[in-house]
Order: sequence, then C-alpha cells, then structure tokens
Amino acid sequence: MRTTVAVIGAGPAGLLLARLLDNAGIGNVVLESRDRAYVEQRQRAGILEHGTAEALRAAGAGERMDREGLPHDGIELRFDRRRHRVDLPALTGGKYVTVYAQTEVCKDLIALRLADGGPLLFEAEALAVEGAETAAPRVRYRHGGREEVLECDYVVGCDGYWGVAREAVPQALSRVSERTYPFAWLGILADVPPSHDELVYARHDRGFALLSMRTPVLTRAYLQVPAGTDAADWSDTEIWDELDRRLETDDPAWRLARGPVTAKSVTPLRAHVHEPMRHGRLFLAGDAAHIVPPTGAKGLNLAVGDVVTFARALTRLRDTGDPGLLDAYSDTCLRRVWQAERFSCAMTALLHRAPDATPFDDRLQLAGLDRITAVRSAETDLAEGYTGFPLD
Ligand code: RFL
Ligand code: PHB
Repeated sequence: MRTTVAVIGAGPAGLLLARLLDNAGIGNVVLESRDRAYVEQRQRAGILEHGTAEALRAAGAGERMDREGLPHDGIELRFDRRRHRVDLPALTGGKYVTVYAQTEVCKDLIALRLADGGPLLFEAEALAVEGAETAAPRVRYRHGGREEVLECDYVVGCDGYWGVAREAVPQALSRVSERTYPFAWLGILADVPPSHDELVYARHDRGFALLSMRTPVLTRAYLQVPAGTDAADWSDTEIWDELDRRLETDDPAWRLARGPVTAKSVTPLRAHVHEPMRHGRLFLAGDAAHIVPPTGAKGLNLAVGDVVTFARALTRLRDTGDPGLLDAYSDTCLRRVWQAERFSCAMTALLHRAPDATPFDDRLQLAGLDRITAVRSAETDLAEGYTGFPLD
C-alpha cells in the first residue's frame, strides 16, 4: 500500500490528524493495533481546553461535543477545610474548559473517518518505521496475520507512550527528560450524579483527591495512592470513605453522593519528553513524544496541538512549497509541551503529598494555595495554564 502520510495510532492524536489531512485533501492511512471497541472504551481524559474544543469544531468534529459536552467556567480548590472557586473566564478574558470524555472524542472522529475519510485499519500493528532519513519512509505492520508494508512520504507516530515510532529515532540524536513520581492515581467511574457541578481539586494531609465527571449522571473521581497499588486492593466503600475524608470542608452544604462503582484502575504518574519530535520524515505527536502528570489535564490537549501544528505545516508546504513550518515542527510543539510540563508538575507538587513530606512541605503547599486564593496574579496564572497555552 502507498499513501502520502502514514499515521500510526488511532488515539485522539492519530484520529484528529487523519481528519485534518482528509479535510485538506492529503492522502493518509491510519494503522491502529487494537480493535475499534477497545479504542472507543479506553477511559482516559475528560477535560478539553478552550483551544482544543475550537480545533475540534474547526475540523468539523465538534457537533456532538457542542450538544453534549459540559462547558465549565470554574474549578474548585479545596484545602485546609476551605473551598475556593477559580473563575476561569473572569481571569482569562473569557476562556473556559469543556467536560467531554476522550472516549467520545474518539467515537466522533472514528465515525467521521469511516463515513467519508481514507483507510483506518484496526488490529493493524506497526512493527517498525524504516527509512525515516530517506525521501521514501516505510512502516512495516501486521494485519490479518500477514506482514505488510505501507510506503509513504511522511510518517507520524501517534502511537502513544508504548508505541514503536519513537524507536526509529537514533538514541544518539535523542534527548529524553523524565520524572517518575512515587505515587499514582486510583480512578473510578461511578453511576451517580457528580456531587458538585464543577471539578474539585483537593489537597489533604492524606493525599490528593479529584472529583470530576463524565456526564451529569456519571461521576469520575481519583485518589492519590502509592505507586504500585493494585486497584483490586481497594473496596468501593474504602474508596468512597477516603474521598469523603480528603474532600472534607467546613461548608455544611457539602455532601459527597455515593453510587455503584463501574470501573476502577490505577494510573502511574510520570513526566516524559522526547526531543526532538522529528527525525527526517518521521514526526512524533501526542503521548508518543511526551507524557505529563494528569493533574493539569493537559495530555490530550497537547496531542491536539501537535497534530494541528503538523497538518498546518504540511498543508503550507503543499500549497506554497515553503517547508518552514514543517522544519519548525519540533521547536514549535516543544515550546508548548514544556509549558504544559511546567504547569502540570507545579499543579502536582502543589496538591499531592509526597511519602516523605515534612510538616514544612505541608506548610509550603498551604502557603502556595493561600497565595492563589489571595493574589489575583497568582490565580490568573493558574487559570491561564488550566484553560491552555496558545498553539503558536
Ligand atoms: P493514545 O491515546 O495513547 O493513543 C495511541 C494509540 O496508538 C495505538 N498504538 C499502536 N497502533 C499501531 N501500531 C502500534 N505499534 C501501536 N502502539 C500503540 C494505541 O492502541 C492507541 O490507540 O495517545 P494520543 O493519541 O497521543 O493521546 C494522548 C491522550 O490519550 C493522553 O495524553 C490523555 O489521555 C492524558 N490524560 C488527560 N489528558 C487531558 O488532556 N485531559 C485530561 O483530563 C486527562 N486525564 C489522562 C487523564 C490520562 C489518564 N491515563 C489513564 C493515562 C486521566 C488519566 C487517568
Ligand atoms: C478526568 O476527568 O479524567 C480528569 C479531570 C481533570 C484532570 C485529570 C483527569 O486534571
């Protein structure tokens, strides 16, 4: 098979890229190792930045998001038994975020692609990217029990943290920056309306807790747990009891609503950046190039930024012959990536309790939160980071 752009991976990065290339009339083939049901059910992100929602709309993929997504004008910080609302539009000149699950973004993009786009092959596992330094790169892949080759002009590795695309960049040319955390997130989905109409980020001596949602009748919540925790070690009652403790407040109106837990999983927290994000005709996008700790809700949004940048750059080259944007791809993306790493790591440090935290560390965290609630410039910095950094 032959195409212009070989896209490896049908997560949000690969699927949106395919849509953008389809819209621009640039041929592309998507290879995805898992089956369609798996890709559509994998529970992950829930928060779309202002610019991400706009990018989906501009790609013609925002119709259901605009109907069913929940625009959120604020988040709550909870600490020291206090509640503080951060008013996002008031601090950012009108920006807000949208609660719309990654599963739904993927379903919408898959439906559009299958209706009027190019090939999207499920259960097609990329094995290796070859010839990235040449004008004719190839992706070797396995599909239907046979090994095949996809010949192309460009390869975009959208195959996530565990993918193979990154391996095609020689180690001598790569710089990897990493941080692992000694804690993880235990996440649940529960059939109960969220207890609050905005997200609650809680700092507590027992550890971080996050109250989120997927729909008006579906709660999503997370607890900081030690790295290596097995989700099966936590009963539903223990999870609700712990959420109750960490969300404690002096506000008598507060009550945590409990309901049946339908899914439970543990996500390690890590930060990882692979530089550069380009090698010859191979481009890396999304989690294939960078991971952020989830506290800032940035991962999916960065993936969207990368592929919008790539599609714009390739379209410019096709239309004008100017390779400038494509040559700048890695630098353009990495500027935004490092801002998101900075923001996500700072949010993580502000809200999580390290296993070796001292009373001094606790007081520093509380002072940091106090400053956000008391000083408008500090609160504005948080709101700007949360609603998202500009694409260029
Ligand atoms: P994905 O989603 O991992 O997709 C990669 C795809 O590539 C496929 N693949 C291959 N296909 C072919 N051949 C191979 N050899 C392949 N190897 C892998 C995989 O099957 C998969 O389909 O990466 P992408 O597209 O870059 O998207 C990134 C996002 O998924 C990720 O950053 C976010 O989910 C992170 N994240 C959040 N991001 C946000 O912006 N807001 C949030 O609120 C948010 N919350 C979260 C999160 C991630 C979480 N977990 C589980 C890591 C909450 C959690 C708990
Ligand atoms: C989620 O709902 O999955 C979610 C929300 C906010 C975050 C991370 C994850 O910061």
